[in-house]
Amino acid sequence: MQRSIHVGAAQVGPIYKEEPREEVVERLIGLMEKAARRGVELVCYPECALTTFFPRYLLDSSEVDEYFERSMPGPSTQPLFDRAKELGVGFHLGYAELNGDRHYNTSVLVGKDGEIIGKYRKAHIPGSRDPVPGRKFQHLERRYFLEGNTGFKVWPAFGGRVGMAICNDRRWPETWRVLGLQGVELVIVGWNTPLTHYRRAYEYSRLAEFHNMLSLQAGCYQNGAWAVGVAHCGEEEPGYVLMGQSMIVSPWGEVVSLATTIGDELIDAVIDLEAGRDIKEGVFNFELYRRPELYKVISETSRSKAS
Ligand code: CDT
Repeated sequence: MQRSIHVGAAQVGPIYKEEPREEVVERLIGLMEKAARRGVELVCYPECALTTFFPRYLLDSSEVDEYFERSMPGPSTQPLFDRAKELGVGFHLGYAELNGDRHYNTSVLVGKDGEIIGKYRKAHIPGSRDPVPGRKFQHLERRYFLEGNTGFKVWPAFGGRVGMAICNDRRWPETWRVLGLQGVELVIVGWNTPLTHYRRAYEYSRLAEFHNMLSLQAGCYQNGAWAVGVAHCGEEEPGYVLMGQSMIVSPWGEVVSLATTIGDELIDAVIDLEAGRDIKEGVFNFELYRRPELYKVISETSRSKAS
């Protein structure tokens, strides 16, 4: 018996530095309305979907909190929650969260009734705390965000088992396996991936899209799960380009829908949450085949034994 759900990835194009939050939320609502017209039940927005991707700047400490949400929903995001409820669609939203004096890179999963089902705080925070000399655009996530403290959870939602990850998390097999071990059926992951993030960008940037696909396709296949991967992308200022390539991936590791632009774009698919069963009961039958006694080093150490 099928357990189908119609999902959408609402890719968000460039958000310019001065763009008011309210205008961004209007764009998000526009994508949601388009999704609802197509019959989408769960709309997924990317990481930090409400502002320009500010970790490229060395901000004055007085400016930082302007990029963060003190509550969710808050004054500028309430219209998104209200419209979702009217339309009867659920959504996933990534945003910069200010909790007291603690800053996190966060996402929430919201039900069709407009209520928050779950919250996730990004575990793997990339980049640096201090500016790297000579870089035109920085990647200062470690300056602006604390490492997330929620862990990787899976929620019963939308008729299945749904988990969240954020951007850099998708590159780590641990993310997928920890979700996989909880029987995840759908992983939602949003990203902001500058195309200049490699240390030797002149040599490796050509592989950025390949690594994006590789990470999602392997994560899905090895855990028998669907993924909705969604980008905040495009040229946010001259020379600063974030990767697009939003996609929906099946538990067999196949890309079933792929964005073709680096602007606001909706892709969608009807997915059967039962489709991962053959993988979960077959080649990756964890109970039968896993050898956790041989994997202890994974949780006991963070660095390579060789280093
Ligand atoms: N947002 C985010 O995590 N971006 C990273 C860029 C590379 S690290 C400098 C990513 O993994 O896509």
